[in-house]
Amino acid sequence: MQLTKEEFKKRLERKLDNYFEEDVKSASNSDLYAAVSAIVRDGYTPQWRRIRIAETNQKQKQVYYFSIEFLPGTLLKSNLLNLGWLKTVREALADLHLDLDKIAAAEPDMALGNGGLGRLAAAFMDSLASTGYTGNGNGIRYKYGLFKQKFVNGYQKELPNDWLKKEDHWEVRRESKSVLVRFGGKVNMVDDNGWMTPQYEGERVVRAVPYDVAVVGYKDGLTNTLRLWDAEVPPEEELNYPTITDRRRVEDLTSILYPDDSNYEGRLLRLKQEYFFVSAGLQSILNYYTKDLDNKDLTKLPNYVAVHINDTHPAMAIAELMRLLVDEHRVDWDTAWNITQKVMSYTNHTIMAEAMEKWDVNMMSQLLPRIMQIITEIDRRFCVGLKGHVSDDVIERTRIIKNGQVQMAHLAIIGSHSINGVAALHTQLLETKVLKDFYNLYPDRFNNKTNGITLRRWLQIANPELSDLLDETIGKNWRNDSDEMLNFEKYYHDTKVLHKLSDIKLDNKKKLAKFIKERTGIVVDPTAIFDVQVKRLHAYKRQTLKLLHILKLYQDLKAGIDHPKRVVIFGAKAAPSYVFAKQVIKVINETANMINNDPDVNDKLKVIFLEDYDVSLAERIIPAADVSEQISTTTKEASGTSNMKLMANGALTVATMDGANIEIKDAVGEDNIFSFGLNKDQVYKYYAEHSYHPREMYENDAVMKKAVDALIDGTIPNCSAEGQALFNNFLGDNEQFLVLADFEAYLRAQAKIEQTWKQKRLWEQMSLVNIAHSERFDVDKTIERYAEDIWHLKKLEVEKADR
Ligand code: GPW
Repeated sequence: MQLTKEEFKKRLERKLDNYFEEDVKSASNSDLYAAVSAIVRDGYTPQWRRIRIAETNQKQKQVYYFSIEFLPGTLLKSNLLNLGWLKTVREALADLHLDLDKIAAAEPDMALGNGGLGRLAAAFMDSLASTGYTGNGNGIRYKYGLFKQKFVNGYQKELPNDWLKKEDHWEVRRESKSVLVRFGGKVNMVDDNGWMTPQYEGERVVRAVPYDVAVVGYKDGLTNTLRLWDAEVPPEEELNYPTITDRRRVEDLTSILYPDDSNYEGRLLRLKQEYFFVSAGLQSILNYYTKDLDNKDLTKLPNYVAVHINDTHPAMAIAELMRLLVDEHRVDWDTAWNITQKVMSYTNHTIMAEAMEKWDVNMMSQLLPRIMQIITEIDRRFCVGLKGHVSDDVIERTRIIKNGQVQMAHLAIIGSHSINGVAALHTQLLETKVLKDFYNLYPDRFNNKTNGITLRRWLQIANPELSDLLDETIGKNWRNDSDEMLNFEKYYHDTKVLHKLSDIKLDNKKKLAKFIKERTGIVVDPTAIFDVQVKRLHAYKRQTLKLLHILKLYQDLKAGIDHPKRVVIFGAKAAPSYVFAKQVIKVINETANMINNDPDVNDKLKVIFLEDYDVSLAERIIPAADVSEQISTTTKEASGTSNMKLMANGALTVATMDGANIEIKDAVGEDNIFSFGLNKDQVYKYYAEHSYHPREMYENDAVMKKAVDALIDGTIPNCSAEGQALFNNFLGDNEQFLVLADFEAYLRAQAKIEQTWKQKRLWEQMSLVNIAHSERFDVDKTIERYAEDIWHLKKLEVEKADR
């Protein structure tokens, strides 16, 4: 259904009147948000229902994306865009002297994720719907999303993110789809007519209630479902939960998202969360298969169902599906195993040891006795199967249970038919280093799927001006077919287009400058280089290297050495328990304070650390960036995705040859990126030979020494302890992130950036090339590869434009 402005205005009046007894003049932004989102819901609900019916009728294979995090951000504008209503609604509101952006700002971010991994899951949901595949998300409805970050005296403080305080307008509680999940107790296997069946004793039963969120595909796409589970006391079990404490323990299950990114903490509640959403999700899949599809033959399950495990957090799905098949549906072990392997596929998102999940066998036995038995049996059969075929060493290195711990990555690999990394280099490192033994055992299971981003959000929503310029030059069809963005390169010598490009950037920078002024009181010059590093705070991502560069620039300016004006912008949350990351935040904040208030610097250099980086803040910062900082220690960043978003918005990348940065360089050519630093072989050489001795570098490089000494010589006020901690870290023998080893090369890359900045036209040309080639990272392309190579999906046939 095409919505007209007049029709929209009518609906808006009606909703405001019904809901709040208000009219457009008196309504608050939050009322208006509720009313507009209700109109949007009415817009997709009929199709959402029709799609579900079509799915059941056509019995097409569906993928279920299991992820402990989903990070969609706000949904109003993206749902409007995908319905094809964004422009109409924006204009209709403007007619009424209302501003869509202000109304949309009343929506809290759905921040049920930490960073890249959760954002990727949300992007995949949008893309599956947009490309026409039936894909369902399966996750947890956390009551509190990722914490809100505040700075107090330069220190990070965490506040709860009570996003459900205001009612969520997108979710639908589906009580009838509830299932029961069991924890603890004892399990005895008893013979039931020749079938060994578990009998449970003293276990706790929790009810999993799904909340479904519609995932509205772009234009002619589908409307799919993101199913998020909440935990409740089952009505029939009330007597078993007599005290408030008992009840609270159930609610606690889905209360908070663990705020750790790429870091593993073996906490009991986290293990409960993992099993909870995995079990609930698989039960609802089997209910759908056996009841709605009325299919009794479980050996055909892989023809209808693919389950994807997003990193190891949902890896228990392998054991849980075995349990459901063997215990509940009485499928024999070998058949069940065959089904499970065909259904399951797994993505690995890191090679870093500290992020690898390993659960204590005792903890798992107590919480999930039957699951532990099943994992033990999977492990036993794995070892028996290999005995005599490969060396005992290989078996020891690859088995699931070792030293009293369950290695979740091993379970994920052994139980899946596909294992993928998230960028070419990352997959190569999995195959040749981290998972080498497994690669030798199962070479055919390994494949690469480089990450992608929702260009729709990062261009059409976050940067409408740039989107309009693309329309004016290459025509509008890039919005449906991102390949066409490559045509933008034809304007490489078009002075008018290059000027427009720089006008748009300047405009976005002015908007961000205004926002920075409102938030921090600091005035920044929009004509300066906007140098952006936005991502989680992590030692391997090396915000510290940026800090050293800032200190070097500061020392130059103090000494009268000139540089082009620069505004360095950080956005980064640190895990609350990550001491080093928090020290880095403190030192950056104190450095910023010092520089921003130093009259000698004037406004040549500003350092802005914006609080509470989230998807909404990203939408403001990224379109305004000139430089994209992608400076992780080579081999450590599996892919990165902010690199792709910044590139799409015309920022030039300064990058180590890590993760997807390599593929960005391949796409734009080496003249259109500032690459620097150690390559992977040099990094591994240092590790293998233990030959990294940063103190020598520091003693022999006066410039480096001066910058590093600023951390401890009293230059930066109010952070001597934290400065000393950073100093000690950088100079530690065999410091694993090799910060000082890349310092000099990084300075050279930054000098080149300054040189290029002075050549306005060249800068705009490079920017244009980056925008054009960002089509390579369109998430729809990534999803097509998953659908074809891993999930074997076909597109659902539905009436087009039937909304
Ligand atoms: F450790 N990533 C993340 F691998 O955001 F599980 N959180 C995580 O917990 C992990 C990875 C995990 C990120 C990677 O660090 C980043 O390089 C990648 O682009 C992103 O996942 C999406 O694949």
